[in-house]
Amino acid sequence: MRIGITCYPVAGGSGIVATELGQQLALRGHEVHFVSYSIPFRLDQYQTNVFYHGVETTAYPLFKFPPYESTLSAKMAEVTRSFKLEILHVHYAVPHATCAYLARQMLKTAGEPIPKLITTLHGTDITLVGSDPSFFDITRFSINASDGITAVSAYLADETRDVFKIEKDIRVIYNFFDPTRFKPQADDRCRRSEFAADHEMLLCHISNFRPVKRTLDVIDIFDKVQAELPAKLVMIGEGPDTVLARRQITKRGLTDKVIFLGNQSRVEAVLPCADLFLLPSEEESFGLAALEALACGVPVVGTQGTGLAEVVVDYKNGFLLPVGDTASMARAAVSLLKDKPRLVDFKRAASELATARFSADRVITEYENYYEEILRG
Ligand code: GMT
Repeated sequence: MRIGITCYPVAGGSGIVATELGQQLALRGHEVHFVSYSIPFRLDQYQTNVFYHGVETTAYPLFKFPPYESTLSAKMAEVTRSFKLEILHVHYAVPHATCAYLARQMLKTAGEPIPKLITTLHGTDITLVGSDPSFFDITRFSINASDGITAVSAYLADETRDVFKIEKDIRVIYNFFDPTRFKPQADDRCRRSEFAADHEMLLCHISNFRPVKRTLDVIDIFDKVQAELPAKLVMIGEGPDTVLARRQITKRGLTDKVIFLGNQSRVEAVLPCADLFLLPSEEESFGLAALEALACGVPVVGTQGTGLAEVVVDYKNGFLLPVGDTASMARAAVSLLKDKPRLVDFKRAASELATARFSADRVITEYENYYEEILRG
């Protein structure tokens, strides 16, 4: 198949899923064309069957906001025409589904073949951005204008139906990980000793440090844990709350115990070193970072009532607790970290359950089958 993929190219779950989906499809012999404003974050090396088409925006005194939507739509139409794309698969509804709709209208008006449009919903496009009144109508319209709609969890599919009153089928296709990259490591290849001494537990958090991730809760949980046992915390990613997080760490006298790595494109080099992953988000449609941690054999402490419940199996490979209840999260973490045999069981269950449900081999086949179903109409 010849597939166009549009996503946000910056560090963030939807861009990562879109990129790795494209790479996996290319490995299976499909031709994949990324259309975006810069090379996606994890598209960091040449791969057969993978192409990138940059979208330019033009600065002009009249434009307070350069019209990215217009140039993206035109580029989608141009790439579709030049490479005879059969599918435009957009990740994140706003504005990608709208732009793909426009691209198709341009091709239709010119009497040219029209690709199928598939929109994958990732979370904040529905739960935060989509429910902002100014985005509501256009998001609903664009979702409804898609030939196929997928959501990364049943939780998100339900939210979408509820919020947008969508009657079309929304197919749940879970996020995935590449088991050749994300796996536990028996030896010290992840260089654990760079982060923690042998007697210290290593906790980890990865996010874009947006308020929805509750990064300050991560620090509060870690503070409580390190008061009970020797521990270090490694934080990966950056965003609006990075400064707040750093301030909080200094204020609590934790500077020597917290390592900030900033954005990293190869988190699998660090994750297997960790003993526990913290993701106390307010909202999480899936929690790709948690899945990548589990795949590396790292149990997760996170929040209940979100899509994370479809990824973490409570009391088997992690604990899910109410949003903001950092005391319970810290208690759960300490009791697990202090109980070595149980920790070993949780670590084993983490990678086993992740592999059974979310391995790329399985999920990519679901996408291929879905593409074929949509192409058949
Ligand atoms: O908020 C983020 O973490 C970024 C956002 C994105 O679209 O890049 O992540 C969402 O999509 C990810 C990939 O499907 C999911 O794993 C995250 O759970 C989801 N984030 C939220 O729902 C907050």
